[in-house]
Amino acid sequence: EPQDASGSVLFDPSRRADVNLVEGDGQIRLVFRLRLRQPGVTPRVEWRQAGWTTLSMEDVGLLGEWAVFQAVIHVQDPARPVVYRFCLSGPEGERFFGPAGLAPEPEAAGSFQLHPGTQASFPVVAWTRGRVFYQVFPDRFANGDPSNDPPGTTPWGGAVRPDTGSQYFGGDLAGLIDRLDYLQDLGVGGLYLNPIFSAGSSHGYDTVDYLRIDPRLGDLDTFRTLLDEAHRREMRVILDAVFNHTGTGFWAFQDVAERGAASRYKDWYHFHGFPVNVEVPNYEAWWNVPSLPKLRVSNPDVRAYLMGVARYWTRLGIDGWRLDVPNEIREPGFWEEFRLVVKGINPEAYIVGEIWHVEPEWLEGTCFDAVMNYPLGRDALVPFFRGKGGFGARELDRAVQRAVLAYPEQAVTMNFNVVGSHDTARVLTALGGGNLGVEPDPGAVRRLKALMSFLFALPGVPVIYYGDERGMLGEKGEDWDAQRAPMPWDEGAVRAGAEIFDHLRKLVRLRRQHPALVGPVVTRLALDDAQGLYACARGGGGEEVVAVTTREARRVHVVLAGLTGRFRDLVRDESLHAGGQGLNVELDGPETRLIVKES
Ligand code: ARE
Ligand code: CA
Repeated sequence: EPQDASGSVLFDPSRRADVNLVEGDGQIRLVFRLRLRQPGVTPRVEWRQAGWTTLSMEDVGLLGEWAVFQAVIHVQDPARPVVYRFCLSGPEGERFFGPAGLAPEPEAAGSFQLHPGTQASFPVVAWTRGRVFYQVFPDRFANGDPSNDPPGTTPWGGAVRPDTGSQYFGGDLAGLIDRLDYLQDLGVGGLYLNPIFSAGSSHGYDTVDYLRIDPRLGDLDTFRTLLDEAHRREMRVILDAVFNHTGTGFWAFQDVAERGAASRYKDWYHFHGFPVNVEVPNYEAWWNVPSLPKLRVSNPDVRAYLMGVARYWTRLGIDGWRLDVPNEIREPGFWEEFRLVVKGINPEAYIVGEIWHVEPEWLEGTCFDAVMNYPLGRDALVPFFRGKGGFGARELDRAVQRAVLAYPEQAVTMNFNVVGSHDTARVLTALGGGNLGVEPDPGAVRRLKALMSFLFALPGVPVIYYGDERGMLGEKGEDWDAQRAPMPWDEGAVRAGAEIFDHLRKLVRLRRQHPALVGPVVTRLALDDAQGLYACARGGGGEEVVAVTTREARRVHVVLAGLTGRFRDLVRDESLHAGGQGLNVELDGPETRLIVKES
């Protein structure tokens, strides 16, 4: 990344997280972020479209070891370039930062130029605002049609074997349709479905036919009904796009398996030789799993085929895509093209990439709208609330700031905030709740409620993995299959289930009603490692909400200085008044309080 030779300034004009053009409310804002690693330095931005203007930059937090400073300018005339540079004043006096680096004179530093018209437009998909997603693993959610159950289907509630692929529980789209009222009651506004196209296994990641619903799940009519019924309930539906690899049952692979080198599809994969051998694979496969042969996406025919798949389902009326292992498709321009194809049909489609680490290059407005935000949910909130491994309030604070500052604000608001998924430990098990078959530990239930309240107070789209709302636990073991048990539908299967459900239902509604919970800015108010306590302010839509959380299993309290007036706790539904010292907040930990300013 471009930085000053002294290693104290970091700014990359080609990175959207550093220079972000935000359109909305009839105006265009340019958000500059400069990263500094030198205490006592105050930066300003100097810019001009007409005459030079100087603007101070605000310290907005830490990104790793870098302090991030931000300034926002309003662009009057998008047709004219914006010329800018930074001015740093510190112990060494005034220095200027531009394309030539740091210099004592502005002329020597030079100026950056941005043509507002040339940066890709990156609008927030409006319907994601205030929504909560729900992830469904179709074979394990609900069985609405026993007639399509594959032979050997395990009875609902039976044990999950450690090779998910070959084990079926009979869940299907009809079952999901039956349960839409249940999901509506919970309040979710979006469904993410694990693969539903015809495949060779119950998880569906080994696609056999991209243009057909897997018969064990239903057919095109069932899927159309699902879409209609979901849309009627104000729920959007996104599907899993598995484009890196197919199953060995896919027709192109089958053709090569039959004809070998004579097949016209021999260049659809990466074969090392012929005939095809699936026992000892002589082709590239996802993580060397023989059942997942890797497609050769650099082949224009393959590429065109996959774009056709995207087109087909997007035209059919789905609301977006979750992309499987998109980082493993490295062909330049592939995801850019995918975005154009999908958004060309439905500009409001929501595109979520399965990226596990903080990698802002995917969220520049040219590829995805969001990523599966494991770094925030699973890698920060879970260890914080679990209270182990030296992950304290300070680490939580760092992770929250990173989630906000690593990405442009559009992506921050749309990010897909998972605390667990079909690929990770169940959140309640990770919090010490125990393994499937027992009543979850009550302390872990409290930690889960506190965690969820806090998640729902952060920017991004909160995601509930099916069953988490009923206190579902994972099977023993950290492997992927352990988190895919069939949904326990009978009331009372988990006694704490009702309490968790009610809590989440309340949170889902709060997020819809309070725009302050949705905006991209998080301002830290308090951090106390000894009390495992963290507080931040959230604001937007003319509203201010304070989130205060502790993971400690005891009473703790904090005085939030500078707050005056009357407040209301949205979770407990009680009033609070600020005194002369500020707002005194008591917590019955582990707990998260969400407090809105009333006057
Ligand atoms: C099956 C068995 C497993 C067995 C595996 C290998 O179920 O028990 O270990 O085979 O033999 C799908 C199914 C899996 C199935 C797999 C292969 O869901 O059940 O496993 O196909 O048949 C990495 C990838 C990430 C990937 C995860 C799982 O980067 O993209 O691993 N996630 C997607 C899907 C999966 C899916 C596939 C990919 C394949 O969501 O469900 O698997 O299409 C770190 C790393 C991550 C890594 C993560 C987890 O944090 O940074 O890169 O993710 O750990 O390992
Ligand atoms: Ca069925």
